[in-house]
Amino acid sequence: TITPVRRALISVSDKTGISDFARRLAVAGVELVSTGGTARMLRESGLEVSDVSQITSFPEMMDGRIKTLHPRIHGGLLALRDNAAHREAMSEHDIPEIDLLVVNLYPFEETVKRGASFDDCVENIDIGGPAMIRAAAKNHRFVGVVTHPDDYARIADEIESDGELGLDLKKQLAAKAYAMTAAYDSAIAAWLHKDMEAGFPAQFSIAGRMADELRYGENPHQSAAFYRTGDDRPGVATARQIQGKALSYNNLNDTDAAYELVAELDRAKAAVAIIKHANPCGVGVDADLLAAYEKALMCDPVSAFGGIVALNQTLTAVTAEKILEVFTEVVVAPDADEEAIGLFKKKKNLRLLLTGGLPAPTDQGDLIKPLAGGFLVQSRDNRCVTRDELKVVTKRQPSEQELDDMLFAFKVAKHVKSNAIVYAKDNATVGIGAGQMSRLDSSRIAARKAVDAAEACGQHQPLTHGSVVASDAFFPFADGLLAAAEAGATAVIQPGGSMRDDEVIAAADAAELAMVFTGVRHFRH
Ligand code: 93A
Repeated sequence: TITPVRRALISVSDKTGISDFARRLAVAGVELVSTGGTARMLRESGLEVSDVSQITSFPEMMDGRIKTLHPRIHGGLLALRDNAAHREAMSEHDIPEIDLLVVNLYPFEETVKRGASFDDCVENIDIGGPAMIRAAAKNHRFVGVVTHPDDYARIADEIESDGELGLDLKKQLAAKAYAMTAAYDSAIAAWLHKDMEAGFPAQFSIAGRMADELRYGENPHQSAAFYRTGDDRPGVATARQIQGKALSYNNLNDTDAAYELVAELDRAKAAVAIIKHANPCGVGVDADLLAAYEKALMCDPVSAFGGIVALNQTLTAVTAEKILEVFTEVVVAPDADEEAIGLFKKKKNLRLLLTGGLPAPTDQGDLIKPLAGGFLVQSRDNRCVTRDELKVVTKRQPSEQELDDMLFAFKVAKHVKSNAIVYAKDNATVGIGAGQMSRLDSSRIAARKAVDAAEACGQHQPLTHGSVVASDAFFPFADGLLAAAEAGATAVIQPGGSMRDDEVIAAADAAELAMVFTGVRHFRH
């Protein structure tokens, strides 16, 4: 919809650039209406302006708290120009059309920043401005809403060129306006919370949702809260807690990592992941749930102590019994049968979360990571490599079993902090190297863990013997790959794409390894 801009309401606290902008509008034939301070300034610059109070037939009152809050103003912003009843209401009540709204708000945040008194800050909460902005933005089909001085020039250009604003531009302006009023209200909410010394960082309040306050953050001297976005993906945010102590910050973080991992594994079978410090210390897949748990546990039984266990199937009594043998912080599953729930009652601190389902690994979503003075946003890593994407690069072709294990290991590696190296055999991890600054160190740690695990279960051969190995990113040199061969791996899955791929492939051929490239990298930092 294109509507000619005939009348503009201008009400600004930050008066930067407003006289020049208003002059350009006036020259283009736009009638100007303003609130007290703005009108005064425009008149001083020699422009003809009418007062809002002339339209409302009310004076500005209550120290300016009531200036534009009137049906003659809001009617002019909200009326649908192509609706006969709306037009009739306008003429009956003497409501003039407002086609362009130029507003910026009382400087609330600046007032807080300069250390003003509580009452001063309250007085700087703008009510009429956001009300008009939101009204104009709702009616963006007919009304342009300008909330940032940076937009003055291009809006004036548009109006000078053809006397009107296009629908796309008005939509863009409306989106910008709502983002601004949302941020403005968030700042007020955060300030009030802080004033009451609420222990958690309220400034992150998402879409107006309040947070669950947590006892503390990663450490006892840090405050923390859990905010839900309203996204209904099955997981920690939507789970029912059946029993156990309140979830801590670290529990929530680890449980999320655990559940996202099992959700990615073969759904035709049972999958179990045991997580510590957001990294898996064992993952197993099997036709049977108990066997899957035992596989996961065997990888690193020492680290599993105090871990988080995630299952992709209904928790059964036999598995519950086995889990109870190891001190576990949280168990998360889509569901649990009555008997299993009954057994867990023996350990009343153990937290049991039931989600009702598994999230789709391919779901889209945003991940936020805070850093000093801002935050980074990226879409979730929802890339799931499939078998037909694998490219064999060695002389030796991998066997079916190797292919199966490689895909499994690569999925697990996606959920391990970089640099990630994962050894797997028979759909179970047998050695995981996480979070090292060099890939070679991760390889060595993973191999070492496999030796430890073998010793723990009385075997002489490390569990990496005859395994496959996955790397979350390419091997930059042959050394990491050779370390894997030495540990007894027979096949390698990695993204490929290193400058030295040829060297790495030659080393794999020399060691008679089979190697596949995925073409996909899964950094997790
Ligand atoms: O106190 S208010 O919330 N009540 C109102 O009705 C109202 N209308 C506009 N503040 C109101 N405004 C704000 O006044 C605008 O958002 C703008 O920031 C400011 C401009 O006032 P003046 O033109 O008097 O400098």
